[in-house]
Amino acid sequence: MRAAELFVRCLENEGVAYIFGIPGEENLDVMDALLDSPIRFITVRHEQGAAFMADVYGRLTGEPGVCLSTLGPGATNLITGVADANMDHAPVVAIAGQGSTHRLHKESHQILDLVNLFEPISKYATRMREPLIIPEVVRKAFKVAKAEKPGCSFMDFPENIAGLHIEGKQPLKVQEARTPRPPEEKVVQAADVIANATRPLVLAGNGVIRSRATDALREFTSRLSIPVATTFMAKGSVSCSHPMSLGTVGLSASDYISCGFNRADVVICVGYDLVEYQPHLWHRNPEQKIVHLDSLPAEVDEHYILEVGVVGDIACGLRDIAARLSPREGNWAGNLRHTIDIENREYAEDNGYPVKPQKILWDLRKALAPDDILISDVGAHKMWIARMWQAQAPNTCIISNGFAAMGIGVPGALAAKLTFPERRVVTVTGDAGFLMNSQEIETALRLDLAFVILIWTDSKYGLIKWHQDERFGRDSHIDFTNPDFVRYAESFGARGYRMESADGLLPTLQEALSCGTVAVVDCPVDYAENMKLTEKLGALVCPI
Ligand SMILES: Cc1ncc(C[n+]2csc(CCOP(=O)(O)OP(=O)(O)O)c2C)c(N)n1
Repeated sequence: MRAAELFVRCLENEGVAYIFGIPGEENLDVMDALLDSPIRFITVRHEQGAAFMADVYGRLTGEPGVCLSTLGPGATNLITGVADANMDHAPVVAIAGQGSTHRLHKESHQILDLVNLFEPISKYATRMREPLIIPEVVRKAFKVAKAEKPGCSFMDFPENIAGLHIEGKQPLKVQEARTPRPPEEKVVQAADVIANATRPLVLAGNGVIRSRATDALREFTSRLSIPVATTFMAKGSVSCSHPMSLGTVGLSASDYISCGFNRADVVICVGYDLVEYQPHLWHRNPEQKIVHLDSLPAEVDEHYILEVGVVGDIACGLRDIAARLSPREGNWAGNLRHTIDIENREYAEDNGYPVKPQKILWDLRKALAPDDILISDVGAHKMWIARMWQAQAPNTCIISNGFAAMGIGVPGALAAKLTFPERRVVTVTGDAGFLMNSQEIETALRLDLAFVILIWTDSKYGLIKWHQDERFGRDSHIDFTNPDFVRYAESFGARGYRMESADGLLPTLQEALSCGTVAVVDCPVDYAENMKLTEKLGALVCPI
């Protein structure tokens, strides 16, 4: 068979269902071999969209999402989405075509050293130097991408190698490594520290969702009555309606939840990735003890010095520690939870226009079922979502917070709907982030996928304005104008809605969610609330 056919057989062997990408001249053999494969190739409109789709597919399923481009400019277009996946610890395998090995050593049309280019943004980057190594390279790429902490594997495939003939090789058996149970000695030490704590607090990170430890975390927190704050990317790891949930932490400014961290004597970090929320922002008192429970040893950080580190399977660790402790009742942070609950409801009936961020999120929550999926883009809207979105189940609110790349929203929603056709999907995006990858509306319509794109329109780079206002009291170079989003949506063949009042939002969202196609909702947002929030948080009085 051709090397390209062996390559595709190896991808099938890894359980690949979709490849997101754009064909090019240097991957003709792979594209042709895919015609005889059950793998579905999703032809997109920008390689960045393909990489974001693979990224969100990887986060939602735990299985590597696969994206493909040609060499040179196709591959450089993949970079932002690949870097996003790598820093957010989403498993992704990125494949690029490459020029023939006969011309890689010299200046030659579209040739770039892609392995070197992808090395800093992947866990494994390599070249398919000859057909014999295809089964090993593909197996290794998937194994490395999926292993904790997941990330990206990259391979380029020179065109002359893909066209060679190869006999006697087949895909390698897929073997999954299991994270071992944490050592008993560390479990005992952690249980001792928690038993002697008066105000313990859990900081749950995305590792809890990745390692499917959410049931174990809920049992842990319920049995021991320990309040839980989640990072942005761990939203839903404990339902917001759980009595011990304190919501989400991660704004660099002090928030209500910071009072919880300030008062806690022990913080139990579970599946916590430091990239999301730097320790110096919450660990201010050196007397406060840190218990680290994760699949890997802790990253080095001068503000993250451990009392005890429990390394191993997170669910086993939580259950083993809980089993050594007597059940407890009460909630030392009960007042804090109450304050946060009141704040969440404050603007439920607000009819101001443009619509307040809090009201938009309230109505969107009403319009969606607990299992439906919200994909956030990056901007001020992300901060509001992180702070206030009431996630009830894991993997129902996808936020990029490691690399935090604008433009993930539309391709991310497409990938979510493709993966879970029975669930409703909404992306909330800024007007700037929307136009970064709005071309994928065409891809979605071609695939007959239905989801809602809810644009918070302010004709500004809103988050940057927020920071400029905080720092300098004036803004700089953040204004732009928008196309008519309704007519823009309609020009693709999608539905378009423009909000003219706050009370029309809920019915419009309900209609958009049931219209059976892609719907773009242009919702003017009242970002005066951004600085009001800053001022409120600056004057915050701790409710505990
Ligand atoms: C690709 C990329 N470019 C730039 C940034 C820096 N950045 C973060 S948020 C933001 C503004 C986003 O504006 P918009 O999409 O309109 O959302 P808003 O903040 O108004 O809600 C910028 C420029 C980024 N995170 N990613």
